[in-house]
Amino acid sequence: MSDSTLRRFGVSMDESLLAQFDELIKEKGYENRSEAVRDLVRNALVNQSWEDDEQDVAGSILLFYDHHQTDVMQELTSIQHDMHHAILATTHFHLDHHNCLELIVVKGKAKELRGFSDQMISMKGVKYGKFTVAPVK
Ligand code: NI
Repeated sequence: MSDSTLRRFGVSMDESLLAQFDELIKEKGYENRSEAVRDLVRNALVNQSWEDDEQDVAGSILLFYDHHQTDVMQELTSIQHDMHHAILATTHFHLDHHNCLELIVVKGKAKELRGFSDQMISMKGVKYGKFTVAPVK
């Protein structure tokens, strides 16, 4: 927590939403609602701040896919070679006979990286993908 003054504010929420929120707080291990709300706000601010296309960001792209799916490996490799200037590291895990998990660490302009990750995540054969960023000043 920063050394700035704490300010209180009231939040109205319907009961069922609040019950779900309390359940989440318990699962995640937050000490109280305030700490959970602060974290949610911080996340929202990070997500919002890198919506600026020209912002420099660093982050990771996680991809989960079946390498037997036609052309998926070849297309992923081809896209990554086009983006070699933005890729800091790549790690590939062979999870089982079919499935691969790939972690790509990237750094560059928000707009370019978003396009890059969208291209891979939306690819046929990619079952799950997630792009996580931290703003870099
Ligand atoms: Ni593999």
